[in-house]
Formats: sequence, C-alpha cells, structure tokens
Amino acid sequence: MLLQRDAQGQPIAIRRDDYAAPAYWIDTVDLTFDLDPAKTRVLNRMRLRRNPDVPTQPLRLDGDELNLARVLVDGQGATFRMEADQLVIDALPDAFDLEIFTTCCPVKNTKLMGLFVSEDTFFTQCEAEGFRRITYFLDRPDVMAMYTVTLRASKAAYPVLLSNGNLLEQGELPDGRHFAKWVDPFKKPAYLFALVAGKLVAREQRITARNGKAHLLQVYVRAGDLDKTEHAMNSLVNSVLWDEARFGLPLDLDRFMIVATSDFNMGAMENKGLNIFNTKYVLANQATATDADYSNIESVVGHEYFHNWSGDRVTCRDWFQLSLKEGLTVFRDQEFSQDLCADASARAVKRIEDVRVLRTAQFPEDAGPMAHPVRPDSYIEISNFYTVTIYEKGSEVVRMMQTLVGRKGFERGITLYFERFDGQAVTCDDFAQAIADANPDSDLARLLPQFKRWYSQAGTPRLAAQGHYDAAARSYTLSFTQSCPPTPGQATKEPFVLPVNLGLLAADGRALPLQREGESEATSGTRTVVLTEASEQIVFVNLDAEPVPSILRGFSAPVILDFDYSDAQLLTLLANDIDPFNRWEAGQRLALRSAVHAIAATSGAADASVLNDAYLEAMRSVLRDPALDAAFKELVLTLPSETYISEQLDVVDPQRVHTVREAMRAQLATALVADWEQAYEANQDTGAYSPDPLSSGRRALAGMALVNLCLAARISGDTVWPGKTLQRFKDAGNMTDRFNALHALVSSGHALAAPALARFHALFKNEALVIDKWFSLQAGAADRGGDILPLVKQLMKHPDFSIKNPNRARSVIFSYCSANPGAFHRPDASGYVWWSDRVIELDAINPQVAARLARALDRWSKLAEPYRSAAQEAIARVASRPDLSKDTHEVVTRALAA
Ligand code: B3K
Ligand code: ZN
Repeated sequence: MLLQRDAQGQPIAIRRDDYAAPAYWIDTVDLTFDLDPAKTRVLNRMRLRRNPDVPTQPLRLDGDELNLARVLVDGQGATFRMEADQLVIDALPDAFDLEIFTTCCPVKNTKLMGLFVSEDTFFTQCEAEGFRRITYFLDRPDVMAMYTVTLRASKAAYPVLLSNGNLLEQGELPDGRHFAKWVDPFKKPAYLFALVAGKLVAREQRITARNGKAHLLQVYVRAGDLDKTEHAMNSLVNSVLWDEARFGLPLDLDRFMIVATSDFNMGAMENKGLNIFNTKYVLANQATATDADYSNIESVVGHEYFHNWSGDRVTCRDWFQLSLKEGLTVFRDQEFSQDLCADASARAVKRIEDVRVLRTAQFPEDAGPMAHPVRPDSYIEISNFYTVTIYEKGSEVVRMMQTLVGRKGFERGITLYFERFDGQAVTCDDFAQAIADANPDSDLARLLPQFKRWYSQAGTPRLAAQGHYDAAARSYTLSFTQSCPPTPGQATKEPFVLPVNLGLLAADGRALPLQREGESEATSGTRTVVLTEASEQIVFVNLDAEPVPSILRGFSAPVILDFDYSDAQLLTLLANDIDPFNRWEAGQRLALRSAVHAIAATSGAADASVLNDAYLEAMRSVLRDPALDAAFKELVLTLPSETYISEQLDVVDPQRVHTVREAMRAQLATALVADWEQAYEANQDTGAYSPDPLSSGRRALAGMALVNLCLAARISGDTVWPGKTLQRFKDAGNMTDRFNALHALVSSGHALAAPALARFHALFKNEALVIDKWFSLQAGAADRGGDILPLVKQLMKHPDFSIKNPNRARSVIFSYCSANPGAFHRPDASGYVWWSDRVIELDAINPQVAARLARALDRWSKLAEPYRSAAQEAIARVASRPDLSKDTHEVVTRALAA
C-alpha cells in the first residue's frame, strides 16, 4: 500500500497478493477535536510500536486534504518527509508516542468522506479510507487501536457531542464552549471511528438483554423528526433480541446510538456504538413513508446492528476481504427479516424479493466490465467495490454454506468463528474454515477448497439441466452441465460446488416421493443435491410417468438455470409447486419466454399480443386464488424488468425491449380488468396502518390493481378509474396508498397526474424524503415519445433540486439514467450525452456518487446500433477528462476495455 498513482499521475491498482502486515501497530489513539466548520483542529496522540514480524521500514501514515501543523515523536519535533499524500518518518524507536496536529475544512467537504457538515451538524464517514481525511494514520483495517476522543465546540451551536463507546466526562469550557470525552472499550480499525456534533434530539429506550444486562438505545434526529423514529427504534430492539436468540451474540455496549443525516453517500455506517444513517433508512411515519421504506429501515437498522459482531468485533484484514463482513451481514439481515415474518408465505416473499435484486443487479454486474470475484484480486479505488457482488452474491455464498451444513450446523460455525477470531482482523478463508471446522462431517468440510471457488471466480455460473424419462426402467435422469463465462482477467473457470434443492411433481401437480437410484426408500419434500462436476447425472426411480422437475427451489445457488420446460410444465409448477419460490419462478419464465420471442420477431405487429391466453388465464387464477397471500400475488403478477429481459438477449435494442414490455403490461391490464377490480375492492381497506407483511402485501396488490386499472382506462378511454384513483390519492390515510395512487396516474400518463403531482408537492414540501419520491417518480416514469429527458432537465432547475445532496441527485439523475431504460436509451444519443455531463459535473463534487452514476452504461457493449457507438462515445468523453477522480477513472476505463 504505497503510492496510489504512478509517475504519470495515473492511478495504480492495489493487489490482494501484495498484502503485507503493517510495519507498526498503533495501540492507543487519543484524539482532541476543536470543531469549527471552516477550520477544525485535530490533535492526534498515538502510542505506536514496531511490528517485530516485519523488516525495519519507515513509518508511512496516510493523509488526504489535511493541513499539517506539527509532528512530535516522544515530545520532540521530528524529522519527516511527505511522499505524495503520505507522511513518512524514518529511524524511529521500537515504541514511541507520536503527536500530530492538523486542521481540515469540514464545510468544504463535498465528498462526504472524513469530517463533513450537513445541515449545521458535524458527521464523519471513515469507511473505507476516510479517516485519513481527519488525521494522518495507518488507515488500514488490520491496525486496531483503543480510542479516546475529546470533542470541543460551541455549546449553543453544537449542544450534542457524540463519539464511539461510553461517555466518560463532559463539561463547560470558556467562551460558551463545552466538551465531551468518549472512550471506546473495544479496539477498532480507523474506519469504524465516528463523531457527531450538532443540534439533535433522541428517542431513547432502555432494554434488558436475555443475559440480564441493561442497555440504553438512542436514535438521534433533528428536532422536527422525532415523530418518525419509532419504527427505527423498534427495529433496533428487534435486532438486539434476534442476534442474541439466533446466534447467541449479545450487545456488548452500555449505549448504542443511531444518528440520521440527510447528506450521506450510502445507506448507513456501522461505526462502533455510533451508527450513522442516511435519513432514508431511519425516518418513517405512516404519512411520509411507504411500506417499502418501513421494510428497508428494518433491514438496514438490522444490518448495521449485526455488523457490531460481523464487522466490528471481527473485522477484515484488508479491503479485499470486504465480503467477509458485508456478505455475512447481508445474509444476517436477510435472515432477520425472514425470521420476523409471521408465516412461510411472507418468508418466501422476502426471499423472492432478495433474489430479484440479485438477478436484476448482480447478474448484470457479473456479466459486465466491472465483474469481480466475491473476494476481488485488485482495485484502483476500494469505494467502487461496495457492490452487489460483494454484498448480495457474498450473502448467497454464506447462504450456500448454511444449506451445506444445515441451520444448526451454521449456528455452530458462527459461534466458532467468533470464538476464534474475536478482536482480530481476518480473511474470508478464516470464515469458511471456521464454518467447516464446526461441521467436520459436512459436505462443506469435504468440499471446502472447491467451495471456495465462489470467492475467487467471478461470473454467474450457468447450470443446464436435461430430463430423460425411461418408461421401462420407471426412472428419471436429470443430466446437469455447469459452465461459467469468462470475465475480465479470468478466461477459464473450474466447476463450482452447487447445492441444488429439488423436487418432482406429477403432471397433475401432486408432489412425488423422491427415491434416488440405490436408495431403499423414498422421501417426500425437497432434496439437496450437491453438484461438483462439470457434468453429472442424478437418477430418480420408481416413477410411473415423466415427472415435472422443480429445480433450484428457494434459489439454493446463485446460478442461471437452463431447463427446456414446456409451457404446460411451467403452468403445472406455477399452479402447484410446494416451493413458493419456484411457483413464482415458473410465472417469470413464462413471461420472459414470451418477451424474448416478441423481441426477436421482426414485425412490430407481434407487440400487441405478446402474452398468450394460457399465461393470462394462469395470472387470472393466481389473482383470484383465495389461498394465496396478496404479497405473493403482487410478485407473480409483476413482469420481469426491462433490465432482466435485456440480460437474456445477446444484442439489446432498449427501445424494442421497452415497447414489448409496455405491450405486455397493457395486455395484462386489459385482459384482467374485472380481476383487477376485484383485487382492488378486496384489498383497498387495510384498516389501521401497520407495516406488517400481510397488510403491506394487501396495499401492494391494491396499488398494482390501480396501476393496471388506470392503464386499461387509458387504452379504453374510460375515466372512472382515473377519477377513483385521484380520490384515493386525496383521501389516503398513509403514504403507501397515496403514493401508489399517484404512481398509477403518472405511469398511465393520465391528465390527472399533473394536478396530483402539484398537490403532492404542496403537501410535503418540507419533507425532504417525500420530495425525493416526487422527483424520482417523474424521472422514472414511462417514456412517451421522448418526453422524459426534457422533463428531467426541467427537474434539475427546480428550486428544490441540489446536485450536492446525494439523495436528491439519485432521485433525479439515477432514476433517469439507471432505472428508466426506455427513456434513457434514446436513438438520438441525447440521454447518453446528458449522462456524461452529469458524471463529469458530479465527479468534481462527490467522486463516489459520480462513479456509481458512471456505471449506468456498464452494459454498453451489448447494445444494438446506434446505441452502442453512441454509448461508447459518451463513456470515452468522460474517460478523456484529465482531472477525473480515481473512482470514476476506474469505472470508465474498465467499461471501455470491455
Ligand atoms: N459498511 C458501510 C458501507 C461503507 C461504504 C463506504 N464507501 C455500510 C454497510 O455496508 O453496512
Ligand atoms: Zn454492511
């Protein structure tokens, strides 16, 4: 980890293989902050010692945009030199005190990394490499120290002063200033440091853990937002109780704090004892937040809390191991949300939602220029690797381990992992080894080296399956072949360990007993078959007729499954499978197949009837089925997204994809009008508001019914449903119903949308998160004749728009470029030109946000002409800028190399 740019100033890649332990350890850090927005003074007193395992080297401390005033070694002025951004000191004793005094300018910190000001409040963000923007330090996760932090500031302007751990002391200072001194009882890497100072109020709750220990939980927000903290607090309480109950992991601090800020690059941050959150994942009341917001808050509060063990107590040795904490913690938050569900149907809904994210975001990433293994081999800017691969695919890897060792076995593995590595910075290998060691007789232990290919090989494996029924032998053979396409830097791949959950159905839908060749008895339900070879066969016996295979139940491995199902087989699975995931999957396959056929058809006429009658009938049956939950119905009736459809094609004409999917939407809306009406009537009243899965599922289905009814009305010219929808919008008792009604009007392009949007803005002009929704809905609306780009340009001129606020930038720019393909991919290339201007504009303000936006054209090389050349030109335009950040530079150069 030396200089990060070469002699020409080009960023240099950091390689996993180059890992070397640090030359020095930092045992204690004593920080004193004099907080001032324009010039904050930071006095950093550390105790260091040489690492005896490493040959003698100078001390190299990382820094970024700091003003250095003083360096003392053991109290004496020290000789040091600067090498690029590093402060280098030679000839140091084996152990010494180091004092560094610097200043920085939080108010000018638009990158939102390090110490910054948001709405007159100080916040920090240090992961991954932000601490070096606060003081010179060994800013790497394997350097873990004990922290004492003193904050000093004007008492009137910054009455609340927070940092990690326990409050040791507070008091008055001269000139209207005050101080607070915090001590963190656990050692930690610098990326987990945090401070907050400002005018905040807290919701507080005391809880007693199972082990009898009392804790104070606090959720800090701005004064006007206290009425929106109840759900976050409930989620936090549930998280504390769940981690203790499921994994035996207790809260280890007297006090646990969450603080919300409206200026934040990502969702939230797990700083030890002082989680800092984007307001989007804290603030909710029924008037301002949707059911989806409530559910996201629960997941993110859980996620950050679970990091307290998986991330904070045991952290990453280096940033290549990021999925060690992120994949595991996503898995934990997914399990948490599932465990909070009242029944199996709600659990399945959560699983389907998680898989949908994986397939619409991670699969494209794995197939594109930014593809990287769950444990990457190199990076230029680590911020670019907080990806769906590290998070969601990483979670699937952990989930497969649980499948291979069983739920109890996995809990044993987690216990061993924390026993072995508490207080240490470790690797993905260490984690996998612990899970295997706790389950020595498991398939995981037996196959561990091969299983770990999931960490080292990028790309989504394809699993091709074929079925053969032998009537004479009464046997059914499933032949599996697995392969994985090349990804940047990895031309060939070895076979993966694939746990495949499967079952068999009779043609009439009955579940069949499962008896493999050589077994004396059959079992019922689902089997896990562990595939390890490039090709292998599984034989089932005692079958009177050809069965319908239900493969990859619950999505037991993150692969693309190819099986040449007939429509009849898919309809059987959709109607009957005992696995709700594969029921949903069967419906998706049917819709996808129709979409792909229609896209391939040369005549535009095919667009009108893309979906066949059997599919429409099946959807009608699902909608009308009294045994199914509304949430599940809503998922089944949701067509595959344009992004997901595009992934199935070799060459993508985004406008053709859009046209075909719009035609499918129109067909579903018109063919099922009576059923939508019935679904709306049956689900429109969900009583007193509660965000539980059952009632939120009903609201989701009612909302979907309105979207369809408004769409059908636009086609038929009917005005009744748009009128009813406007009334619903006006009368709604919660944001979910109100927003769904607004969405129905906007997405059908109805004339009533304009007054509804105006009213919505007027009602919520002081609620930033709701105004984000208002922007996002418009920028993400279905394009009609190229009307969205001009609208987006108008929205950027709206007085409420600010490109410096990441949530607001995302609500307009990302909603258009990343979430609205039909509007963004314009034959005249103007969407791409506009994108390149915004990437360049954002890069000067906030490189992390810019680099995310830069990824909107990841899949450019798959586009049909004229899109492909125009997209390439737009990326090249960004790449040619001489002053690009490392973040954006890495994304666009990788894209152009595709
Ligand atoms: N660990 C943080 C993400 C930090 C992102 C830095 N660019 C949030 C989380 O995953 O919980
Ligand atoms: Zn995380």
